[in-house]
Amino acid sequence: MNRENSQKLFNLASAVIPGGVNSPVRACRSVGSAPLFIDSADGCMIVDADGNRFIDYVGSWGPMILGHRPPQVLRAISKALNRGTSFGAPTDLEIELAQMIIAAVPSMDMVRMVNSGTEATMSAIRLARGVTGRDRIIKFDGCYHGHADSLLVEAGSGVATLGIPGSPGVPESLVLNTLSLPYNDITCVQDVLARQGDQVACVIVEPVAGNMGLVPPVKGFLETLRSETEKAGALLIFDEVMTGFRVAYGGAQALYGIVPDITCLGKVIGGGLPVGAYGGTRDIMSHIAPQGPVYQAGTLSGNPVAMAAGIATLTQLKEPGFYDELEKKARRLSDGLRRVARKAGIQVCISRVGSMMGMFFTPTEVKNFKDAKTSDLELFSAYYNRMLEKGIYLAPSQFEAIFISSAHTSKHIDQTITAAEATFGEIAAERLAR
Ligand code: HOZ
Repeated sequence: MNRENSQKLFNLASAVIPGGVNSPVRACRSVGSAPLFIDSADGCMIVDADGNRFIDYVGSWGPMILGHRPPQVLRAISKALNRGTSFGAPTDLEIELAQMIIAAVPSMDMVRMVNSGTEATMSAIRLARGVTGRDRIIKFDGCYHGHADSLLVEAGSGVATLGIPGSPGVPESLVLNTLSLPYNDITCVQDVLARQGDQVACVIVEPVAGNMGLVPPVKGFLETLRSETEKAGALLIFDEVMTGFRVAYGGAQALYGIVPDITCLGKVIGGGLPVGAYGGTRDIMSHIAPQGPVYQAGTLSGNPVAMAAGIATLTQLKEPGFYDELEKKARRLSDGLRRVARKAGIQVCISRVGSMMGMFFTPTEVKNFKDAKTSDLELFSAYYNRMLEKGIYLAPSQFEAIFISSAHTSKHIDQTITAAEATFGEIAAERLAR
């Protein structure tokens, strides 16, 4: 595969952008290659700077649930552009998207728009601390809630991919108030909240973990978080930046029937433009400035173009049968991959919730970050690179999720399974030859 133009662009980028990328997860370091520079994308296909075409399972790390360039979203963006790109003043579009979100997520009476998932979680933590008057927060190993200081502890996503335990530049004094516990460990969280619950402002969790690969919650985990935080007077924050409007229209909280105090959103609600949001009950949200004293602000927050893209996207997702169709496609992919891996004798643990999927190269059932780290990373890297050669674009890390969009057809999925079958076959043959 010719990657000359990508390589040239990467060299140029590396001179002016740290590591040549504007977010570390894009760097492809853990799979031993250089990133592909993207020229364009359409539907579920993405095209690099050398004209190579791939079936895309990154979907911009989650937002592109409708695939790339859905006509309805493009039209809405274009209409908004014609009114102006940013005013730093409220518009009708912010109300419309807020109303749509609130209608879909009943735990939210009010919502504040921000510009990214990181901003949403960072602001939600501040809000929880402001509301409770407590400092301590609990998160879970391998969950990633963006790159705010107090959340970069035992984090997933790029932090896990690059093997960074924390980050220099984050004051020790700040993370002293962050406790990271094993995901899905019900007893542990019960113990900790029983002992220190009165000091805890909030528990923040990805209700379906998507930043250490894909790890669904075990039965009782989310229920325990809900009941124990309530007992302790701490707030429960669902980071649904990935899962919101993705695993169901109402997010993971609708799927599992749990009502958090605060919800963080991003990705899908921006339809591919930079958006985040956080919200909760009227009572909790009334602590946010200017209604209350907890300060949070943003020049581009509620940006009209982004709002328009979000409204158009959610409108499509509301179509009857949308999630059932997506579920069918995703199931076809997970079943197919399981089948061809088994056939080749490659041990994988495949997990899936709706259109989010993970495939770990380990025989272990993956329930937490420790299990996820039993994956054979060399094998993942071989799989990633060979799939890329066959025209399948996956996230370049074992610790990221696979996203399926409504633009993927059965044909694309079957093509992917065929590519995986060939790849597993090659890997198995090489193992035998060793
Ligand atoms: N939250 C994204 C997936 N783990 C990563 C986006 C990024 O860090 O660039």
